[in-house]
Amino acid sequence: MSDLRTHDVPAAVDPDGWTLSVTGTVDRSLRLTPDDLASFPLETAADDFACVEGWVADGLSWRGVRVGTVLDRAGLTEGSEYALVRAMDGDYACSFSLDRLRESILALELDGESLPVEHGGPARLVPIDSERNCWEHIKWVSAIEVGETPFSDADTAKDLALSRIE
Ligand SMILES: Nc1nc2c(c(=O)[nH]1)N[C@H]1C(S)=C(S)[C@@H](COP(=O)(O)O)O[C@H]1N2
Ligand SMILES: [Mo]
Repeated sequence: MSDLRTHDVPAAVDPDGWTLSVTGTVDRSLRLTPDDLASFPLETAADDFACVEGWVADGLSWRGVRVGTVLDRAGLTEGSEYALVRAMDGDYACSFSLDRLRESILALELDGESLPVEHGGPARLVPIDSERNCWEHIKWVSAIEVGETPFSDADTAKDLALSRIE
């Protein structure tokens, strides 16, 4: 198994009955089950993971769905430029430009196994571009809200992650 850190799973995380909703400035809102997501084309991304707290997990292999494929299923309306990715643990959320988010993987597997709940299962956002930050690896992704302007007010992930550094 990987050397990702194991943190407590927040009480609000309930993977049973999990769905992913895609809403906002899209042609059709989606509500996807795990089986729906697994029916998209899957791809594998190998990556090292580095947390700003100062630890690294080398050589992880993520497998999942390219977020752009999911967004295309919903149909982006003209002017859509940003999205807020929400998680099951309360206010944890991160705003992305759609250019970055489209290239990210919504990982369903880690190192050949179903993604364990302690590492964000059923689905974890895995940005793979050179600007990626640890707090953008959203565990327990439950919703993607698309819009025309950045979701600055709801973007809590960076502050929450930095507040954990001692
Ligand atoms: N939903 C959610 N995702 C999250 C976090 C969080 O608190 N909530 N913490 C982030 C940070 S700062 C890190 S370093 C990684 C840790 O991943 P791990 O628990 O699998 O080691 O999860 C990221 N994703
Ligand atoms: Mo982190």
